[in-house]
Amino acid sequence: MPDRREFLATAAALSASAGSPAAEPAPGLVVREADPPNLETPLAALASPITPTERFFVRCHFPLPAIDRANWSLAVAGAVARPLKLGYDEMLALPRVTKPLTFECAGNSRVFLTPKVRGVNWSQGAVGTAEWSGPTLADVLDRAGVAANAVDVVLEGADRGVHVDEPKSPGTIAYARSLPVAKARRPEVILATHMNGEPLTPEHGWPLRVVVGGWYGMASVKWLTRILVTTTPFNGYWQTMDYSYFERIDGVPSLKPITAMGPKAIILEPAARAELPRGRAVTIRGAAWAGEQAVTAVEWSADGGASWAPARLAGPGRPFLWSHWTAEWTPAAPGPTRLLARATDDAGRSQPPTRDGDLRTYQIRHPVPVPVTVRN
Ligand SMILES: Nc1nc2c(c(=O)[nH]1)N[C@H]1C(S)=C(S)[C@@H](COP(=O)(O)O)O[C@H]1N2
Ligand SMILES: [Mo]
Repeated sequence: MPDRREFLATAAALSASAGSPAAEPAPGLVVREADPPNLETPLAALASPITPTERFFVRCHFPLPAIDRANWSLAVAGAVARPLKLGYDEMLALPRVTKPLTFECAGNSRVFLTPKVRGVNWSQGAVGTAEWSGPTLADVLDRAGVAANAVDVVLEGADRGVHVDEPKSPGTIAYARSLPVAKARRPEVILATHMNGEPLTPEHGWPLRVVVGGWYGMASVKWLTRILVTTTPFNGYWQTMDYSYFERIDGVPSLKPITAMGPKAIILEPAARAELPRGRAVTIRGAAWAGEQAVTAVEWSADGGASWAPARLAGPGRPFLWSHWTAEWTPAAPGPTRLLARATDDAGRSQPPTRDGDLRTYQIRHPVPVPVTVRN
């Protein structure tokens, strides 16, 4: 049965994201932090297959870097046969691919963790899908000639700063994240110059960003300036001290960097605290994604998880891309209840019913209940 305090806390958190977006400086987005900008997409804007750029969530660790077109370049260095330096026009001249790719911030849904934790307290809107275009990372790596003994591909952005809270950074550092060589070579990893048909905006990483299909957002490095190929594993700040989780080896916790997204469904409609007339059919709408896997099923519950029924997917699930889904519900019993949804993927994975503490404050995938009231 719903616990009253949890019910109220969930309702407040959900309506915060459904609420009116701030007028300035980010019309259409919910300001979680103004400086640096950390802006969330309102749930209503997640109902379309492609998220409009001006409503795509923004996650920044440091102030936006000042970059000008003439001085920007991308260096490809480290364990490569031919180190490269590519200007913006050279990036635009390379063969290009365009793909819709979904990514979610690894901290999305953090506001639902109890007790409260530090970090941007996102509701459910730190997720989006855009059409990304540019050369593949594989193409640029091939031009440079990756050494046979290469291990990781470090992606470094132009934004930098000091992490003053514990664990402190070793002085000023640039945002950086790595991919294992095998993932870096995959066709779903794009060096994007364009988002939804237009050059990237400053907040989304102009002039060049990585988009790592299937992985949580932290891998999709913005304002890319350097690709460094290493022959030893890269253990940078944002994959050890931050954006990491504990995986148990025979019960012993071992820290691992966060990588691919797991299956997750969110409910977009009805909104939290909605009052629904008894006996009249309502459509429950939502989105679901599963990282490198395809969503094969979404189930929903209108009784707080006691019973589940299959929802209808808008189309066949695909890797790297979210699916939208609907379900028809005719509420029969008056009173408060909780709507839940959960996704399953083609690897047979589903969502954990409760929060797993080994995941620290990331990868929040337990179904979040949407409290509604049925009126007589
Ligand atoms: N250079 C740089 N890249 C970055 C970040 C950053 O702070 N600096 N944030 C990362 C995180 S945590 C996420 S979730 C995504 C967000 O991308 P968006 O702002 O385009 O939505 O960018 C990633 N790439
Ligand atoms: Mo993120």
